[in-house]
Amino acid sequence: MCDAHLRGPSGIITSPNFPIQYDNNAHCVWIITALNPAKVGEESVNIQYNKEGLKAELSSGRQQGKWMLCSNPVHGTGAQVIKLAFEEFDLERGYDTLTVGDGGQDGDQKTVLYVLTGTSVPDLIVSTNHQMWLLFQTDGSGSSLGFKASYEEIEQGSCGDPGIPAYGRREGSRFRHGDTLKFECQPAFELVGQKAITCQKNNQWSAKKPGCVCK
Ligand SMILES: [Ca+2]
Repeated sequence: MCDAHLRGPSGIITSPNFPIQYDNNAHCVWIITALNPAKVGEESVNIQYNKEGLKAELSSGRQQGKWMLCSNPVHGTGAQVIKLAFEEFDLERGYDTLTVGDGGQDGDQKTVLYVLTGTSVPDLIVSTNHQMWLLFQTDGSGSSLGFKASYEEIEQGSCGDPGIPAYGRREGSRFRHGDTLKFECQPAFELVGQKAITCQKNNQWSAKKPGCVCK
């Protein structure tokens, strides 16, 4: 399970050996690609084609029709992005990390979304295009249980369903850009975190889903 190209629409990723301790000096890469990236893919192909078309147009004066036709690609419709939700997370803090990035170029610092370590279960992570990469790196000593996450394709423009806190309830059931969810807890429980979260344009919620703890 170390180094894999994964396809949608959904699946599970775990650290090696999970739920038994992972190895020292691990270096694992996963690249998740939406099952039906064609709609997104066509768009990027078109853009590439545009550049070539433009070059051709500039050099030969031809291809103008194609350039005009392709210069207005449809954005967003039907495009799928990758949502990653963690179920378990336990890495040696500061020494062993899971880096999550956008796109298919693993390790590319420009595309890093989060560098995760420690024991708190991270919030949902949503890519901004049809691919997401994960890089799991551990140092030479000290091991923990690792992580388990599920991934799923969701429609572009959505932050994904963050769930409902245990002993709580949620108002709102739309997860698209600009949508807000409100949370409250059952009597005898106290809300910890934000009462309201909004889906932002980068596909991430403005804050973690709150929790409900016994007063
Ligand atoms: Ca370690």
